[in-house]
Amino acid sequence: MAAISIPAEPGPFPLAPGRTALIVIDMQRDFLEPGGFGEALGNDVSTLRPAIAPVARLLALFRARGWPVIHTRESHRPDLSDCPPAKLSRGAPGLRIGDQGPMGRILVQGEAGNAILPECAPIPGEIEIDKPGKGAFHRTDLQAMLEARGISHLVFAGVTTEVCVQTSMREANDRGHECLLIEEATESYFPAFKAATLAMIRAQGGIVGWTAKLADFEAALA
Ligand code: C5J
Repeated sequence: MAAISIPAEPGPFPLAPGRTALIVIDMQRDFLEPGGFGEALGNDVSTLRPAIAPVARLLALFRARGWPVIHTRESHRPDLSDCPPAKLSRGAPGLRIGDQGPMGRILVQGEAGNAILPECAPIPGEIEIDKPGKGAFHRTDLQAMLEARGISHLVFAGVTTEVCVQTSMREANDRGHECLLIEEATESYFPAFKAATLAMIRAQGGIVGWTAKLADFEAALA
């Protein structure tokens, strides 16, 4: 099928139907709701909530076309054997990874707080990746899953823009994938960091990839 030209920066993004997946990064209660990891680090978690509706719109678009969807969760095994000491001890959070919080143990697989928000939750048939790092490729099967499905183009959404979204996008870019980040479908606890991340992704001719407005993406697919 012919590529679809998506208005984007620094230039049109050539979306390849049949070879494109949506990847939604870490839309978890641990980052978006009070009592989770994000709040334990001192952040105002309400700053991430504007991304919820745009992510839901992207999910609806991909599902309507039967295009692949991937969800990630930042999470650790209950024994924390996949959490390096450098990550566990970093900073001075109110609650550390593995501690008991109001939504269960912080950033631990299977706990209520580790779940993806209901508005963005995976449906049967969609790929779910539990990742112990900030990047979606670090110690996961993601690259093998993409290769098995012939996916070369990734549309990114999720939180937080400058941490797990940008890290995953850089990892994908280095692996040869064409990457597009939808601006309204990502948020940061720090608006200036979101703006800087969007700018650095599309700088230098798209050194990490492309960015596009959700309305432009939807119109191009209509
Ligand atoms: C962070 C993430 N910010 N999902 N994780 O620690 O961006």
